[in-house]
Amino acid sequence: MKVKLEELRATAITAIAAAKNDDELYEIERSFTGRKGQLTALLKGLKDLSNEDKRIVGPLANKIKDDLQIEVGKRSAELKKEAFDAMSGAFFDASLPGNRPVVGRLHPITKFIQEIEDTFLSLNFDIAEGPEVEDDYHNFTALNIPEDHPARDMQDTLWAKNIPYLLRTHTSPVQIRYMESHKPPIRVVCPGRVYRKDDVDATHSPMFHQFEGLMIDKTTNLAHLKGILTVALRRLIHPDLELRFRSSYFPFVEPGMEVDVTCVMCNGDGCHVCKRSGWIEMLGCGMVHPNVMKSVGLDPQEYQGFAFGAGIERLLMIKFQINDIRLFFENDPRFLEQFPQI
Ligand code: 2U9
Repeated sequence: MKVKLEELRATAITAIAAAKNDDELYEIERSFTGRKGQLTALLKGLKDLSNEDKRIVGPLANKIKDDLQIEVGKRSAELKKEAFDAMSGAFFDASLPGNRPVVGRLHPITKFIQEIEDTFLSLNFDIAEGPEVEDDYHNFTALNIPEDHPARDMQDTLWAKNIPYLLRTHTSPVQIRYMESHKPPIRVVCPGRVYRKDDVDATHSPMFHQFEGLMIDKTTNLAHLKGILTVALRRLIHPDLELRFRSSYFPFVEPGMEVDVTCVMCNGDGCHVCKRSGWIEMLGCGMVHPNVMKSVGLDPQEYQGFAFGAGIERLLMIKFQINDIRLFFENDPRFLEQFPQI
């Protein structure tokens, strides 16, 4: 048995040294040390040996198995070196292009926020950010939504337990803080995350993104609002958009309006996307309420201005005909890869 094992070791070592590539090498390894290999077959005879012989042959068989694995490792390293040496020979073309690495891309929401910022910077607006955890004053009271105001019910709020803080329901508190620290003329846009106590479905998410804008000076008026929104939406959504202003109500503006745009699908002719009306509701806006001016120490007799707000996911869903808001948060590459980059 001992002799047979030593013979097997010698045959295996010769075969390993002769292997011409990794496939061949691992096939040889399997044929000797694998479950159906020659070494295993030989060891089946172990049971017929005396206990004394078993004590010698058993460890020897294990040693041979280990040695053969070491030989395989050595031969594999040799083969790699041979392949490398062959490549650095005459036929190695250093000018061939390498494998293109897979690069990441910006999330469509991040990308759109950058486009919003570029657009409004070019219109001489500032960009501001603020805390997502807010107090009642900046999220509601300063925006003409006092404690007992029914408008508080319009925005289902996520409140912190035991402390007087909440997750902001809109980015408007950022503009309040901006007005507290800047004098008019004010031109600012505030993009960011907002939170509502909503159940998730195809059009609702408890966290989504908004951008809001604010412009205040002595004579800022609805014509300025219309001009700025027309330029911005044509650049952000589609160059041929027409805008339509409809009267509406938000406590922080008076008058309040909603803006519809001509349907991006049918260009106003009427289709299933716009429910055959030719128009799609895109954002809310209005002239800043005198009470909001007063809460940041501005005299509404001296200053006036406009504000607007829009949901970013909603805008992107309209722009790219996306039918489910959840797609933005699942991060499936098959969805993300469809957006144009940089
Ligand atoms: C200040 C004063 C006024 C911001 C405004 C809207 C109208 C509006 C909604 C659009 C869809 C929120 O995401 S949404 O649910 N917003 O309709 N937002 S006016 O008015 C302000 C903001 C700040 C100091």
